[in-house]
Amino acid sequence: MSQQVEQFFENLWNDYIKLTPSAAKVHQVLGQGRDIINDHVAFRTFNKAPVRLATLAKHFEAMGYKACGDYTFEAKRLVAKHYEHADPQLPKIFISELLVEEFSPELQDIVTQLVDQIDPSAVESAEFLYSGKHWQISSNDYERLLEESEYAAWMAAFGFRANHFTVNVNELPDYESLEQVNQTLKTAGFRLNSSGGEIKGSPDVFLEQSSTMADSTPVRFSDMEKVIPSCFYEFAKRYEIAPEKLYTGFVAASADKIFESTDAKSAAE
Ligand code: OOG
Ligand code: NI
Repeated sequence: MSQQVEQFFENLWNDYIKLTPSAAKVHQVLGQGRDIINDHVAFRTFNKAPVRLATLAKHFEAMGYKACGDYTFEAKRLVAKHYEHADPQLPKIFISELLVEEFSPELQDIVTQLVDQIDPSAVESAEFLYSGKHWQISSNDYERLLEESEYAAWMAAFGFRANHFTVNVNELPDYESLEQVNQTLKTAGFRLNSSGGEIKGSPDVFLEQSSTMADSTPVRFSDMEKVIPSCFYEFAKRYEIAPEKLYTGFVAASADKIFESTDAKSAAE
């Protein structure tokens, strides 16, 4: 792995743990001081120039990543792609984008105003992927987005950064099953996303996933500060599709539920 790529992931992680202090605690609880290997990192965006999925993905392609799977989420009006690298040390990348034109004119107007505030040249640097939000937004507009799309509201509040990292459970010493990982996390006080059950997927689809509910963090809107759900940590256990060959894709039905880990309503308690 080049030093540049290593630095990129280090910066991405440092930005993520600032908003997600529980991620560092997850490492402590599951890794007991040893390194944790990540299965993937996920990003979100809007399908509007200059921040379309395909544009953001160019930074990963420049690092040697290749496009692998395509996913559609009809109810949430999202599409996604995943990218893999030949270096097994590097996490897979999952990028989704909101199909903005499928929402109300009001949502489209708010999102257009946000995206118009981005300096297009900023997108050309890989640092853009952990640069946060490039706009001002009022708490009213945030609430308005939340009514139609939790994803749009999350993007408006947090912008461009890792939405989550994912522990590679296959590489976790001391754990045989995702169930055991979940139990340890719950005992340590973490709240898991239970939408569709704590474990999404099964050995039949070659992938099991679980996730924490997002941490809460204060966000400054143009008119006031609000405490809202930020980012979460995910856990993935992969199964063999052939001898010695683990499944490397994602499962749309499971991913659909993982998206809800930043849901404000369930995070409110
Ligand atoms: C992505 C949700 C899907 C997975 O691993 O299936 C996902 C998101 O919440 O942005 O990460
Ligand atoms: Ni994920």
